[in-house]
Amino acid sequence: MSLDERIITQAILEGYFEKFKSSLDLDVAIVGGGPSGLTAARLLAADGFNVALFERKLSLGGGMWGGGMTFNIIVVQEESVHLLTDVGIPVAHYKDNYYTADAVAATTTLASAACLAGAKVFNCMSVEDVVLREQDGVKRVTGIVINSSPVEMAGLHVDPVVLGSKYLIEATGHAVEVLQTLVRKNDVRLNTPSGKIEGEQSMWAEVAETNTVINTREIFPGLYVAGMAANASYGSYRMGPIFGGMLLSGEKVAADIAAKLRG
Ligand code: 48H
Ligand code: FE2
Repeated sequence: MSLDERIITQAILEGYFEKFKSSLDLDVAIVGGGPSGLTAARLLAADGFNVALFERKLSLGGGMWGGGMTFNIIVVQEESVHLLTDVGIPVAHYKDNYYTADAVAATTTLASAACLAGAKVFNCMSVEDVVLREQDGVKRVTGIVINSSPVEMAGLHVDPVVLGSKYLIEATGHAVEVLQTLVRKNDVRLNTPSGKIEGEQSMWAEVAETNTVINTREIFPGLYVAGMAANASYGSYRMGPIFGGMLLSGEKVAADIAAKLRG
């Protein structure tokens, strides 16, 4: 069978722009493809919402590929095991409340499950800002400002484009990048004790894991924090290579936003 390279180009262009165009008015935009963002993407897409996830890197998975210190096994607690087994990831009981999974199997399967559930994934795409609107004196995030990662990495002066979203999930991990930008550029107060980003504290896994779920909240109108970004925003601890809190945070943010969207 003959192959026409122009048709290959055409197939890519039409497929990509169909995906892009259907993301102009999102229910939920998720920034960051780590375990919390991927879990939220899967659950919201499975609920039928128009969801897109933006990941700066080529590969999804964030900090989960390498387990602990590149020893690529992850540990999770019992309460979160269903978020792995529901998508077919094999989980082994280690002892007591400790379970393990292969980090690569877990990462690739969470990513695959999010895509197959209908979440639109834009990898190699960086979120560099948010869209703000003010109504009755209240400012709200109503969209995201995105740019191609290679543009960002090369430092090219190329302007971004904008997509609308009813809700934004900040799941960028330790750096809390999107929220940092919001606070740096605007005179806004967050739903935190100081009104600012509180900053992450040192290692205390037990408290950190509980707090990750508690801190998964709407921190600014239209903007939820999830995963490590939730802990960094609310000033909690880090937990090292235990990932149950990240998965449960993704589950919580999906449930909270789904409830809001359903009214
Ligand atoms: C697009 C962006 C942008 C941007 C960043 O760090 P992650 O894995 O996020 P979480 O919160 O789901 O998981 C945290 C976990 O991996 C971890 O680090 C733990 C448990 N640490 C404990 C400890 O003690 O250290 O993924 C965030 C993703 C990454 O893939 C980034 O590339 C991406 O977000 N990202 N994508 N636009 N502006 N900023
Ligand atoms: Fe980390």
